[in-house]
Amino acid sequence: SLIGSDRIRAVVGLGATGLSCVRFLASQNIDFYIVDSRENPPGLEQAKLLCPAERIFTGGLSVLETLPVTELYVSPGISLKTTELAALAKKGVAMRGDIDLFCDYANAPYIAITGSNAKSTVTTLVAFLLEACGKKAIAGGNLGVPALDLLSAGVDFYVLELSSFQLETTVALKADLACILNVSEDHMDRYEDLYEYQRAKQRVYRGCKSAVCNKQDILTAPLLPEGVPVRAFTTKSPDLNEYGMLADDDNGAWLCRGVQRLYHTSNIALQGSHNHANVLAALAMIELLGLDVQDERIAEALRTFRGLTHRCENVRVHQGVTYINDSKGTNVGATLAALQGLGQASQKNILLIAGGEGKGADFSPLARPVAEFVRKTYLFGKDAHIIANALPDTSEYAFFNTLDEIIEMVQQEAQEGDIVLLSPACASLDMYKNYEVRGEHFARLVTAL
Ligand code: UMA
Ligand code: ADP
Repeated sequence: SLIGSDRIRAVVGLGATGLSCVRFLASQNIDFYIVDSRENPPGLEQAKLLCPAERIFTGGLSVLETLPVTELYVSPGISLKTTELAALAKKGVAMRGDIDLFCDYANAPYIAITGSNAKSTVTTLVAFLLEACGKKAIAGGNLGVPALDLLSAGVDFYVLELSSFQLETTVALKADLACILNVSEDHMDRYEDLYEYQRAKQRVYRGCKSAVCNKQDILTAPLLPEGVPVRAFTTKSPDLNEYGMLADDDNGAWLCRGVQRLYHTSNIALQGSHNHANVLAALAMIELLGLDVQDERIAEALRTFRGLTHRCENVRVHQGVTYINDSKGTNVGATLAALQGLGQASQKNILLIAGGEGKGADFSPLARPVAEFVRKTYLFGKDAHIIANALPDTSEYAFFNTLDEIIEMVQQEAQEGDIVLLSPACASLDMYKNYEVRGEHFARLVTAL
């Protein structure tokens, strides 16, 4: 029973994460309460099979105050600033999360990857490269399968994508390898400012055994004890022991480790300089995990890994116009990367489709790349006008009600050699269930042309 034991736990939130905690605690024969602010949370029916009904409370968090809890496993969707949780934290109740629990029970080395953008791409790529080298590597976390559901026998490496929300409730991660890929504004509806958000991300390095960071982004730099190996990556020319790029005299560029040339961009399926940065980050990680970055199996894997759908995905070339779905571009940093990664100097051949739920972001960083690479911006969704206000006076833009209207107009206005890029810089939730549905809508319209 719960009373009488010195640690009394409650799982707060019954979404994918809460349910994974419930399954895990039940499998360890550990008792717990469940609390969710929603009347009918998604995981309720399944949870009832694993927890006595009298320990499940829905429809509000205030009940927590009356329970004898000492330790909460808080879902990432709930802010620790929520009144009821903040009050308990003040009284000394421990705020933990699923990742904290994962760390306690992990039976193999784990790699923790965070950042504002490129987490899913790099997490998937690292697991793909490890698998190519014959290792059993499984990826999850914020990406797809909750971390606790990954735990199984015979695994060589866990590769975890972690969000700032998950890191907030992780006390000491102690990852074998930790990485912040980049930090740019996102989720400003939950953070006071960029630095509070960065502090959450920096927790990924706590107690890590090795680290990878982005030399071009000071906010990713770790503060670690001497002797912890750190590798940096950059899209510029690298110093000794760094991963970076050297322009090729003829065409493209070389991905390098110091002065050593590793891979030519023409032999890498991922396209765009932002994706080359992602490959460099992955290679740095492969080195720190003790594998050979020049293994022929890595070379082959880089030739075949095309990236994930909805991330600068080439949907179709129609009448000489390339249509790209970057629906996962849900913040300003991602759209910036797409424009800089795909844009070509002296050519304003991008027709940009943007807009949606802006999450309180500052869109002004888009002004420069839009002026440089974009011929016209097609805006839709809730915060279209806020984006328009941030665009340069000289740039051409127009408002639309739906993506259907946009594609109809774009088709008339695009010329051979143009790139039509859906990279909204916004969440999709004002008009769609999620970014996938938005991206599929785009792909469907484009395929029908
Ligand atoms: N909620 C309540 N009351 C509660 C609990 C939750 O209203 O008591 C609401 C939250 O406000 C939120 C929604 O329910 O709007 C979902 O929250 P949750 O914590 O139950 O979410 P999960 O289903 O557990 O999904 C979470 C991640 N979601 C979030 O961080 C919001 C998923 O990442 C992740 O895949 C999953 O855990 C497994 O690890 C999604 C995401 O959008 C894809 N992540 C953000 C991002 O990538 O930008 C951080
Ligand atoms: P996350 O899991 O962090 O959201 P994804 O791999 O799903 O990352 O990509 C999210 C968005 O970021 C996509 O729009 C993608 O095109 C963009 N992106 C990919 N690589 C980078 C990068 N190195 N810097 C900035 N944005 C990037």
